[in-house]
Order: sequence, then structure tokens, then C-alpha cells
Amino acid sequence: MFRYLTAGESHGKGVYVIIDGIPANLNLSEQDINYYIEIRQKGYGRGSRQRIEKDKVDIVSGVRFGKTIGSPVTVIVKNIDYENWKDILSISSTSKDIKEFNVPRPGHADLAGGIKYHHHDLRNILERASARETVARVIAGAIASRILKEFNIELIGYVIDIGGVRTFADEILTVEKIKNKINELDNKLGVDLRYPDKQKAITIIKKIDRAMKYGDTLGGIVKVVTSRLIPGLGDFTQWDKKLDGQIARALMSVQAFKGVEFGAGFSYAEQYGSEVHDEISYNQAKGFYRITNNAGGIEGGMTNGEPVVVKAVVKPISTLKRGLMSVNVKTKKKTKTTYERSDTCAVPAASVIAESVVAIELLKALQAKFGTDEISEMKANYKNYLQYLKKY
Ligand code: EPS
Repeated sequence: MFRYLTAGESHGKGVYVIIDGIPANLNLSEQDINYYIEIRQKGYGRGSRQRIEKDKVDIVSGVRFGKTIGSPVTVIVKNIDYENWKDILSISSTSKDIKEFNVPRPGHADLAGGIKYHHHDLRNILERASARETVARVIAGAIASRILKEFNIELIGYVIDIGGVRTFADEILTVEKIKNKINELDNKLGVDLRYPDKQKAITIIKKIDRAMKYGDTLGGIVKVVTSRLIPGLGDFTQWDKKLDGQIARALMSVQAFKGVEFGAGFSYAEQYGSEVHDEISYNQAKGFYRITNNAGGIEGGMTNGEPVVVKAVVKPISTLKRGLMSVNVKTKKKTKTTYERSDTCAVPAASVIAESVVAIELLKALQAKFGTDEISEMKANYKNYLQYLKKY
């Protein structure tokens, strides 16, 4: 089954990912992956680091003559900025001239990580806690999406809120329509927002500009929507096999993500059961289906046939130009946080990361049902299930 480990410091030599459990005989190219990691780099409100990095992947194992061979796939991305950090992040030499990072940023891993690992130079924490690591997750997600495509499973991660400017213009739209809408709007406005509402997009741009001007940052809400899925992915029989639990965990593990909701989510609390449960219909062409999708496509930890719909909230970036009050971990003196550079808003990038981690969890559920070793074998098993569904 698909599993992966990531490594690399934000300003170290590169980002690395080893992925196990990719079926053999899948066509896989570096372009398939670069497509996603280029999108991850974009987004209105990103900082100057993204002008330095031009992320490009290098597949170094597990692929031969354009096809996976069943062994672990290793992918690396070089950090171009490493040239400027060679001394600070040197593997061997130590220099007295290196300035330590001793003032933890509220909202970041700095303080808890420093205490936990006995470090007072908090660079040892922030380098790995950095969202630069998400390059690796998007690589894994791109490969997962590549496999899902073989089963006609599509998904899209996009933005529905930045700084409280919330759109509902995407509701009831299919993956393809959402994709068209966000691409069309980004082209029209000449920005990368991945947001489907023109009027409100202009308000968001102004809000990000204002945050930038005042040395502040902004968060938002991202949403991932899939195409209609087969029922029965995931499992109700054991707590850790529940697909919604797996997706929620994957999303919550992304840097800066603070909450997740499926379908109607927290608004379930405000309504009667008669208002929210998705009543069941049947016709021969479609099989069982629902008119509404308040469940977000998952009931009892399993897909119910409708699209999976999940949202996640991303907190504002915790590195603020204007600074926040903190305490120096060496001197114990009260002081403002220091600033070198950072993003003002990374919500559009977060939406691609969300899409990636959801793709990985969906693929794992697909593999649990249809196998892992070889792509045509998985497809044959899948086809068999589709035939069974017609008869059920
Ligand atoms: C990050 C801080 C910024 C971001 C970085 C995540 O980097 P720097 O400290 O080099 O300016 O740009 O994100 C990326 C490098 C990336 O590729 O997404 C942080 O502290 O989390």
C-alpha cells in the first residue's frame, strides 16, 4: 500500500521523498509531477523565496523506461536557495559567526520544538517544521492522482475563503466546472488565487495587499472536491480504517491547518435530522444516488457514491514582518520576533497541498480494495466491482 517518508530542511540541499507501494507498469513522467509542484509554488501573496526556487523534480528510483517497476520511487527537488545557506546549514563545519535563532514565533513550532529536542538555536526546529516540506507531499500526491486518473477519479483543491471573504459560488459544481472557473478567473485577473468568485477575488487581492503593507498575514479555507466515486472505499469495521478519519488526519498534518469538516460539517449542529440527511434514490443508469450531499460523500467511514467534499482551515502564516511579542529562549528577556522574509498568504498553495493529501488517502482506500502490486491487475479488480455494482 502507498506510504511515504519525507526528508529535507527548508534551506538545506533539497526536499526528498521515498514512496513505497506504487503499482508496477504505471506510466509516470517527471512532467506529471512538475505540473503540480509548479502550481504549489504560485499564489498571490507568496514571498520572495518562491522567486528564488524553481522547483523541478528528479526521479531517482523506481521508474524505468517511463514506467514504474514496483520498487520504491524516490524523488528529489533541489533547493536553489541552499547556495545562500551553505554555511548556516553546513553538515560538518561549525562557525562562531553563525547567528542563532533564539526568539520563537507565536504560532510556529519553534518553542515547543526547541524544548522537546533540547535546542536553543531554534533554526534546528524551524528548518524542518517549515512548509517547504509540502513539496514532498505534493510529489506524493501527484503520483497518487496519476494512479487515480487510471480509474477516472478526478479531484480539485481550491480556495473558498481568504481573510473571511467567503464564496459559495462553487457549491454544486463538478470538478471540471470548478477547474474551468478558477483557471478562467486567474487568467482574467492575472493572479493565482484558485478562487471561483470574481467580485470577491478583487476584495481578497486588496486584503492581501493591505496585509502586506502592514507586515501582517492572512489565512483562509481550502476545499477539496472529487468526482463521483464508487461506494465502499474506506471501512466501517475498525476505527483506523475509516476514510474520513484518514483524510482528516492527513489534512490536519499539513503545516498551519487547524480544522477540517466534511460536507455540511459544523452546520449539522444547527439543523434537524430531517433537514440534513441525504435521502436515497435509485435509477438503473446511476444506481443508488442522493439528491443532496450534506455527508460530503462519506457515511460510516466509507464513500457512499457521491463526491467527497472536505474543507480545511489554514491559519495565517506565523512569521509577521510587524512582529509579535515573544521571549528570547537564551536570555529569557521579553522581545519582539525578528523578521527576514516570509509569505503574506499561502492559502492558494495550501489548496494544492490539500488536494495532494486527499488524493493519497483515496488511493490508499482504493488499494485496500483492489490491490497494490500491478496497475492492470488493480484495474481488472475495479472493473469486476463496477459490474457487481450494476447487479446489486
Ligand atoms: C516558510 C517560510 C518561507 C516560505 C516557506 C515556508 O521560507 P523562507 O523562510 O525561506 O522565506 O517561503 O515555504 C517554502 C519555501 C515553500 O517552498 O513553500 C515557513 O517558515 O514555513
